[in-house]
Amino acid sequence: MPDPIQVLAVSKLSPLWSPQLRATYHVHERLHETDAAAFAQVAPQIRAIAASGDSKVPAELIARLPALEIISVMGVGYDGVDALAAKARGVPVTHTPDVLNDDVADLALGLMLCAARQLPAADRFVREGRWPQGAMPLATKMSGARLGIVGMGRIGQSIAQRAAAFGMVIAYTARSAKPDLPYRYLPDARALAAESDFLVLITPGGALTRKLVNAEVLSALGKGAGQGILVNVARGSVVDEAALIDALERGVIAGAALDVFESEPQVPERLRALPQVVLAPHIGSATAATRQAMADLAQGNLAAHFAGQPLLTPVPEWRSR
Ligand code: 8YV
Repeated sequence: MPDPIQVLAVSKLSPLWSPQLRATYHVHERLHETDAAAFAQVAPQIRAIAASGDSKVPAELIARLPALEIISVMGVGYDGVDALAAKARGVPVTHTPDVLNDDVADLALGLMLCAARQLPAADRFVREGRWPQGAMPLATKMSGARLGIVGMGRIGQSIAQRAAAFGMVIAYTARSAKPDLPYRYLPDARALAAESDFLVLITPGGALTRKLVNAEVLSALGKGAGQGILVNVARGSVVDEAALIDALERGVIAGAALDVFESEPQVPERLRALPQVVLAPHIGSATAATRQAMADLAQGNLAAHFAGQPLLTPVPEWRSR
């Protein structure tokens, strides 16, 4: 039998991917971080990288792997992977789009409701025995409100479909208008925020969107009256987190619901102290069914590559060669 293909897993592997990956390949999990000498020995034989949505695969790592043939990301986002450096080396990057659209969109709507109707606070109110002393403060109505979506890709469209069932008035911003969609396009996040009660972020991370939501956008969302709810299911890097904390503390906006943060898994103490903020630990795709589908697709891309078949889901940079 030929020696198994050697794979570097750059992050801790999902328990749903690990067994099938290890059954087929010789996997070195995070060896580049845990044992420099051992990594230097195996680096010339590594033919694939297995990554997750939050993994870092910089150009320097790609340069250290002369036999690298493919980078398979279990996640739709791959902003931590230097896809252009990979492309320059002729190394395709694959990701796992579509299979997680429903889950991320479901979570976005759930977070919107949680922030608007203050569900986590309501739960605490009952548990802590405060109900007998009087009612909770009144909350914000979501049905019929104006929703601004930053990023109108596949997940953005899934969010819009769900929001339409709530009678929400939907507008969006994206790199370009999508004339086939029945939603209003606005040229930038600030203009969109100014006309939104809820601003939901679902745009890719990376250099193009870094700190896209800054103090100015938050002030537009607040409309000078402490209005507006920010929901982030994209990447922490899309928001200027310091500006967000400041806007929340000063009552510039009404609230926020966040699934992603600048330095995960660290969430600033000041953010955790704010009662009008709903927090989740990056769980957009975290259901058993979806994570299994993502693992299977990530494995399927490796299998296709090593069988000489077309890749199932290469990233756009690779498709546009
Ligand atoms: C997870 C994600 O972080 O798909 C993405 O881009 O952010 C998430 O689904 C992750 O990649 C799970 O492995």
